[in-house]
Amino acid sequence: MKSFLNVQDLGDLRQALAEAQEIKANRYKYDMLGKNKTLLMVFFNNSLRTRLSTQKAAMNLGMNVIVLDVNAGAWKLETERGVVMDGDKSEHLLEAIPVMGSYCDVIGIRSFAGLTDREYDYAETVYHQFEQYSGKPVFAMETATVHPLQAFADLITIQEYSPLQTSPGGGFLCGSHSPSGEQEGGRGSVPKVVLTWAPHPRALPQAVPNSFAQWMLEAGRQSLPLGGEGRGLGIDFVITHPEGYELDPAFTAGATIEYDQKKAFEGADFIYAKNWSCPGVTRPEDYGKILHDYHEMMHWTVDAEHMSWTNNAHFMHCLPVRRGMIVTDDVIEAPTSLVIPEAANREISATVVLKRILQGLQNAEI
Ligand code: AN0
Ligand code: CP
Repeated sequence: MKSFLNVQDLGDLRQALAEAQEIKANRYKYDMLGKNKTLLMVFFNNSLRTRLSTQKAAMNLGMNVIVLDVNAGAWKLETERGVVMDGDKSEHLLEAIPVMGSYCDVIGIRSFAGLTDREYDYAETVYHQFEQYSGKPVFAMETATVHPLQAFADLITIQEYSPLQTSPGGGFLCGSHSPSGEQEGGRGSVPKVVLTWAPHPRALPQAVPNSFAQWMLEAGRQSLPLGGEGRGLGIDFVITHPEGYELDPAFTAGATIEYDQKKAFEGADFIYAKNWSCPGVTRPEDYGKILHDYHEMMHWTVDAEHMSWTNNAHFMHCLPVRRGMIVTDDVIEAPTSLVIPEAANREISATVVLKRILQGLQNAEI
């Protein structure tokens, strides 16, 4: 694997989840694979989990690790071409990238959306420049539009905590409700996973919800026999948000969009909360903006009443989370909350991805 941005880069998810469980059983199994190989992690934005879990993953594989915080000690980097650099940026990314590439074997990139130029963000301009000019395999640690290490960890977590019931056709279902329409006591034949928008005081990127939708829908398409012999993991995947926050269909095509949050929550087995700013799909002029004063949107905060509409759902969030905005204390602290095992699985997803990249390098050397 030379690049990790989208779910398709991992190929067969059944295989990827098996590798995740293999790593979970023994996270040092491949501790020689990364010997004398150096990972460079480049951060244009803050991080706690990605920084720690990806470094830990690299150490599990025997790699050396260098971390560069671009905004804390490096020269300020210009990312756009064609500008006269007479401002505060001392170096251009197009020189910095090949230089960084000369000191390492693999590069991880965190570079959030600027949220001002949709075309620039959705073209993944910065990530593709690293791909093109570093000469090394690269992977996303949340780029402008995606956060695949998070979505992979979320999929691992859902697999681990799924009610895992065989779907009527024995298959892996996705999209709207199960074909037979069964909802016995709120529990359908397949787990219902709901991605819900929640309020936040700052404009946040769409990367996390984009990837979560992309991975859930692909998991559906691949008919994964998760949970053992003869069992299927179906996903009834629903997205709920106020009007105007429609995500890019490149990520969500095939999902059920339900504007009524209560209806969306009914019978849910997993509630995945996240804030995102306007994706500029139905309202291009509002790309990257917060559409309403958050004080008016507090009824979207996931609280105990919201959770009472569900099938005793697990609560998920990628973290960092603002309590009292996205979720209340009691919901995030409840035994059904998965935020800590979800974050712990970031080490597992990163180990699998780095292992794949290192195996690719090894094969290229043979
Ligand atoms: C970032 C985001 O929403 O994309 C990172 C989440 C992993 N969150 C914040 O900036 C608070
Ligand atoms: N979930 C996540 O990526 O967290 P950090 O921003 O702390 O890395």
